Amino acid sequence: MAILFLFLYLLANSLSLYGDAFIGVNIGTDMTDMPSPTDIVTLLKAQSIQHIRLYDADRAMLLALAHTGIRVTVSVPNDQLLGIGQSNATAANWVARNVIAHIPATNITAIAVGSEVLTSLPNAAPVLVSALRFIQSALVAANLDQQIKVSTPHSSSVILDSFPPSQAFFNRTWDPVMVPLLKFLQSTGSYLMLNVYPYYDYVQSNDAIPLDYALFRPLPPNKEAVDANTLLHYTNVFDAVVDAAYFAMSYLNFTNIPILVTESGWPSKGDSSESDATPDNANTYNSNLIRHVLNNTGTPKKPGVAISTYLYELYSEDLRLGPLSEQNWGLFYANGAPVYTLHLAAAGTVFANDTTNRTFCVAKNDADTKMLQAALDWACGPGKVDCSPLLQGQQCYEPDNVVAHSAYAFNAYYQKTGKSPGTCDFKGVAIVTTTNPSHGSCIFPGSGGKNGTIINGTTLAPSLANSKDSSSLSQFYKVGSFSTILIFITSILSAFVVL
Ligand SMILES: *[C@@H]1O[C@H](CO)[C@@H](O)[C@H](O)[C@H]1NC(C)=O
Ligand SMILES: *[C@@H]1O[C@H](CO)[C@@H](O)[C@H](O)[C@H]1NC(C)=O
Ligand SMILES: *[C@@H]1O[C@H](CO)[C@@H](O)[C@H](O)[C@H]1NC(C)=O
Ligand SMILES: *[C@@H]1O[C@H](CO)[C@@H](O)[C@H](O)[C@H]1NC(C)=O
Ligand SMILES: *[C@@H]1O[C@H](CO)[C@@H](O)[C@H](O)[C@H]1NC(C)=O
Ligand SMILES: *[C@@H]1O[C@H](CO)[C@@H](O)[C@H](O)[C@H]1NC(C)=O
Ligand SMILES: *[C@@H]1O[C@H](CO)[C@@H](O)[C@H](O)[C@H]1NC(C)=O
Ligand SMILES: *[C@@H]1O[C@H](CO)[C@@H](O)[C@H](O)[C@H]1NC(C)=O
Ligand SMILES: CC(=O)N[C@H]1CO[C@H](CO)[C@@H](O)[C@@H]1O
Repeated sequence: MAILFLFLYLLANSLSLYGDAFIGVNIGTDMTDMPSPTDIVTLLKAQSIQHIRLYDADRAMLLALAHTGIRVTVSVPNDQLLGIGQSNATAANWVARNVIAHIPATNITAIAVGSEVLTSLPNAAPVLVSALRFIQSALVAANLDQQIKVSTPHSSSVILDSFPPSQAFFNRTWDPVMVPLLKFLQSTGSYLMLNVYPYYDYVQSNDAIPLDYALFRPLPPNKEAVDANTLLHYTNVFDAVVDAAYFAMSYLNFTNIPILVTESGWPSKGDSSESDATPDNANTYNSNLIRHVLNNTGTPKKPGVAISTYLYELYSEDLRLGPLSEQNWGLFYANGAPVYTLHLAAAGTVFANDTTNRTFCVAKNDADTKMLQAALDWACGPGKVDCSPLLQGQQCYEPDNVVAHSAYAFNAYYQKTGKSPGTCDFKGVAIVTTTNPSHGSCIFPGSGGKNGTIINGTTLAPSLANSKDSSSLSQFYKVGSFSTILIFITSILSAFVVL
């Protein structure tokens, strides 16, 4: 599975939840044309993505991630949960095969046991905590429990009466699971894993939640949501949901368990009934979320406490069932081209090369040399690419090898055809990248170069141009997904009206 380069990132102690927050990315695999593990790792590196979560513990993927420095959360899929929760030996085998076998080459930092088990697989709930305990004891036996945390991601719908956050509590049906689970998380120094989807909160609220409030866009101070019990001001749905989780934990007397957001995002496309699933909204949400997280802003209840967050998701998964939006949460197309350009000027640390929407087409590292040569001949011949810079003595002659030469020719063809879909394929030996492959005096087409075509494509602030006129909104916002609460948003000291 290809040549892997030892590539260690110098990083601050970014996993420490008491240190700096990080942004990670989920990698779902329900795709017709799932890229190979090597291609995925190439994209992760090019975009400086240093934290990922897998929905399983795929061996090929974990091998491709070896020696990359990328931190990996692996998952016990829901369909393996019952077996693991019922047998210490099964759990130990799972850990041996999927974790111990890859450590330390692959930096596995957490195990997510199941996914939204209480809400999507309630019949496995009785064994959930045993599953965590069995996995933990296998880690302890291997002396890995200090570096690998064990937890289980929850849907935020397990939290009821989420607004005002100070009144939130976990659905009491699940207290027999939640209480021992929180005890486990506390005693092992782990975190509560929570999936936070302001998109669904917004959509299900029937316009009660203003779009701006879901998208982290500034609200006029008199429209901010204020929790009457704590007088904390909420400027966005994300913070309100995370604080609701803190309050729900403290309601059960757990006050020192940190929160890790295992999923958050916004779809860029939907069907006719999903009019807010647009590239603009997805871009605004994700860009603002990334900046919010990396700024270590924390939440109103716990300012400055890092809320590391995994974006949902790296690629759009076309095979997922459900409304069209379900297939359009991805940041990248399968070929590595960005779906939209994040507004991340100066954020610096992730998606570093995704700020100008410049994409290039290059040869895959592990491509067959004969196939590359054939594709190169085609591009410079029938493909009508100007390959003169590749001639001896010209600016792109060095390095004189088929990978470098075909990269130049593939890219020239890709740019010439307006980067139209399918023009960066060459029978599977080419791949789109956002890293400018130009070197020395060899300027690749599409990089702007002397022609000065580099667009100043970064935008520091989200556009407010499309904001709804908030003065026209009712002051009463019905928070539909939390179903029973009306929020009364007004200037200071507002009251919350509970139906
Ligand atoms: C693995 O990740 C942890 C947590 O971020 C970090 O402290 C450690 O240095 C990493 N190890 C390697 C080999 O990169
Ligand atoms: C479960 O297995 C671990 C080793 O994986 C062992 O240390 C532990 O004692 C076992 N626990 C029980 C209850 O059998
Ligand atoms: C609490 O959870 C139970 C079990 O999943 C569910 O039937 C019930 O509707 C939930 N309560 C609320 C208010 O959502
Ligand atoms: C939380 O602690 C308080 C005070 O010690 C106690 O009265 C209450 O019963 C506890 N609640 C739970 C759910 O344990
Ligand atoms: C960054 O954090 C500081 C406080 O630490 C806060 O004042 C500022 O508004 C935050 N900026 C953003 C963009 O969230
Ligand atoms: C980025 O570039 C691709 C290919 O040129 C284009 O299809 C896409 O619309 C662009 N996206 C944005 C957000 O500009
Ligand atoms: C600059 O633009 C001209 C005309 O569009 C083109 O012929 C030339 O190749 C470009 N040069 C570079 C370095 O992109
Ligand atoms: C890009 O924008 C920055 C900030 O507005 C400005 O200082 C810089 O001159 C711009 N660069 C170009 C090439 O337009
Ligand atoms: C991580 C990564 O690939 N960063 C690249 C971003 O783009 C600049 C300029 O093209 C490169 O120098 C970086 O290596």
